[in-house]
Amino acid sequence: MQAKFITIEGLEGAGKSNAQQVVSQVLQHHQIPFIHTREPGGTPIAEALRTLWKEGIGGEHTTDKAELLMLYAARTQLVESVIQPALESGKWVIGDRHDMSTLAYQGGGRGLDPDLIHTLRQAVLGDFAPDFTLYLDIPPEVGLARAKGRGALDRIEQQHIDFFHRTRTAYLQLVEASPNAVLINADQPIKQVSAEIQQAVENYLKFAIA
Ligand code: T5A
Repeated sequence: MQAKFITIEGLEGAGKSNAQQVVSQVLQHHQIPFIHTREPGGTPIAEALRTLWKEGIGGEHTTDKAELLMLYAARTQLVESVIQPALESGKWVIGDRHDMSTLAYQGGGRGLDPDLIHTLRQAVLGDFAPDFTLYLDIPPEVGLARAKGRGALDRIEQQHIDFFHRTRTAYLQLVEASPNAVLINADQPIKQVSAEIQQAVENYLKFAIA
């Protein structure tokens, strides 16, 4: 059986951490070896890029295009040095965010030129893509309130609410267009969300390991 790349996507506070645990439990139950990744980040260089992007230096922050380039630099580093080697060694990968985040946040939220994103993506990732994506859908107001409950919001989380509405709209369009993505209503009690994630992964496994 070929190892698979499963990704978890959604706005801040959607419950991606809980989803990671649920997916892990299902894979463990089926005795499937796996690793976790997060984006941006997941290798020392990619984590350094994440910090640089999130915090800036001396009050200087990345421009929108520089942000896009840094996200793809971090992603390429992670894919080439961690994700692909893991998949080749038979380990599945559970990714906390991947390329759909860039299409939603930088494409939808920031409104960057889709041709620029697609050209860059094709140049650095080629045909590499997740096998299965769980998109946790949540109204931005609900997700941000949850994120706020955890502590102060970071620079990205402090964007205007319209940014997150545009990002969510883009996510919904991407999921609608993707045969490999499943939408989970994350605006429900955590027990219900977990049960739906578990069912979605079990359904995927029936197909993937058949
Ligand atoms: N980004 C990332 C881009 O712009 N482009 C890209 O290409 C990529 C890869 C990442 C930031 O980078 C941006 C997107 C992000 O802004 P991050 O710090 O990794 O930054 O932020 P997030 O990935 O958004 O992580 P969060 O921790 O904010 O979101 P989660 O993981 O979805 O939230 P989680 O699971 O920690 O849950 C938040 C709180 O809600 C509770 C949890 O217990 C927790 O307290 N909760 C629930 N409460 C009630 N009901 C439920 N059903 C609940 N589910 C969870």
